[in-house]
Amino acid sequence: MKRITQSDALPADVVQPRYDRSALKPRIAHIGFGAFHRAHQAVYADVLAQDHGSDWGYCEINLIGGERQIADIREQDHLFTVAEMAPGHWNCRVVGVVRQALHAAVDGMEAVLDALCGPDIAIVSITVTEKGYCHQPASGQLDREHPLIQHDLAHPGVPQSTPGVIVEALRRRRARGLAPFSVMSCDNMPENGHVTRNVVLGLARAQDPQLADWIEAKVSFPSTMVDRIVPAVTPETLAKVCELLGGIDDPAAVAGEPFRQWVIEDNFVAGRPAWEKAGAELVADVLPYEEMKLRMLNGSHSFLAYLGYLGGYAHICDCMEDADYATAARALMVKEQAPTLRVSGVDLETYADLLTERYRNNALKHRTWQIAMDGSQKLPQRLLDPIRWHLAHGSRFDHLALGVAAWMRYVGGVDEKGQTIEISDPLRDVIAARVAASAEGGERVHALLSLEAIFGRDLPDNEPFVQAVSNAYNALLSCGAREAVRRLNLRHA
Ligand code: NAI
Ligand code: CS2
Repeated sequence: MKRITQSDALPADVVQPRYDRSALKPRIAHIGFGAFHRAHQAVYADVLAQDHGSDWGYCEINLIGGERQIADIREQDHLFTVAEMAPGHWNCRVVGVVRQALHAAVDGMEAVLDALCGPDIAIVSITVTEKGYCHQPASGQLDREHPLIQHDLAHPGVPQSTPGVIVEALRRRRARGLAPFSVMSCDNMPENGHVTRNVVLGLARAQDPQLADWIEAKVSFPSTMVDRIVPAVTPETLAKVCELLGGIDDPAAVAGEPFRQWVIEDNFVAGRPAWEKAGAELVADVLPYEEMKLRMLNGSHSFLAYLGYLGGYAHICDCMEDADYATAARALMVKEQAPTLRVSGVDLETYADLLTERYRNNALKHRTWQIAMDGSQKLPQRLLDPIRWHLAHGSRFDHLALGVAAWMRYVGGVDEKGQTIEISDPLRDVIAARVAASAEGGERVHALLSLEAIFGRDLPDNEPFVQAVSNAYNALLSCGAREAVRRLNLRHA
């Protein structure tokens, strides 16, 4: 089948680059050419090039995984399609801002480091999932025992981890007298700029304290709040995009919801695109927005993902068709997450309504299994930090506790019908060992709570917390997820 190229005559309703693509410079190197980046940051850059004469182009880099995606866009003039899935109506945009694409395993690490040392590179942005930062989720600090970090400490010139690649690129830029770049995380972590700074500086300091001092003085790590629901691409998505492109194939296409939001800390050492012209908000302090999004959106997503999966719902939109799940998710947002937030000038009830509407979009087949992935990296910011707030304020957190208990039940590895659950998590082996060594019930809860990387040192010793999670876990064991959600609603009616 014919592949998408610059010269294709596409249907008139497909938005295509009208700008001179050859005038774009690779001024941003992006690590993590996954589904989300394509449907979010790349679209903002495309809007800027299309409507505002911007010359900010991208060099895309994958370090671990995603070989296929890099090969795919190389075969199609670095073009790819982003489809917006509104219920009953899809539209497509062909994004033209990518100038170069590299994969460390295919092109070699030298090629990646060369690209990061390009004179035009002003920003290195990142979407490598939470686990790509090699940090301890509970503390936000570099995990020195992480195998990739151990490798990079031994072989700094040929790094493998994302922090290692950034440190080595900065070392080379400094040695060559090149200006530093800003490092911008676009992953779903609280204070993602601080986490990135912690891991980069932590590694640099262990390698070369003078380099660490230089990075500390010269490099900025702006935090960002990013939002657009972009489910993993399926064959059905690609078939639909092919139809909308008039029979032209684009294996690098992605499809997401129409909504997009980006709040960026305005702190760049070598310039930045005028993202505000494409709808981004540039602010001095992103944390209140990040917390709002991570707790209300991602927190309720994880709640629905674990309870939904256990209850037999494959997608978020399926959960939302169950009135009990929809009620419980909204109560989690409004009664247990909203009070913990510091954001001002946002009506959180309206925000919760908007989230509910977005979750109901049944064109989005967002799998509960996908969101349930990597729970060890997600639980602290989504459910545990707000629980700490409630513990400090003496308020109730039954919904949050049920979410944590549902994660425990999920990582137990067997669903309510006795089927094996395929757990995908960087701590999977450690978790599986705790599960195998504990009897089902209270012993299992205690075994999992002792995972310090997730629960820290405080929570396992906190009696009200342990009690609430144990009660919720027992409810899941005795009556199943759907009934536990229904009873939760009855208790809070
Ligand atoms: P994806 O699976 O399509 O892409 C993941 C990317 O991360 C790939 O480019 C892969 O090469 C890279 N990666 C994975 N593990 C890595 C590691 N250990 N080291 C270096 N690179 C690694 O996932 P998607 O949808 O692009 O999401 C990525 C992240 O973006 C999420 O984890 C989240 O933090 C953020 N995000 C995603 C949203 C979504 O709805 N998909 C929305 C908002 C944020
Ligand atoms: C989801 C997020 O996979 C997950 O954990 O909660 O990727 C979510 O879709 C985005 O953060 C929405 O912006």
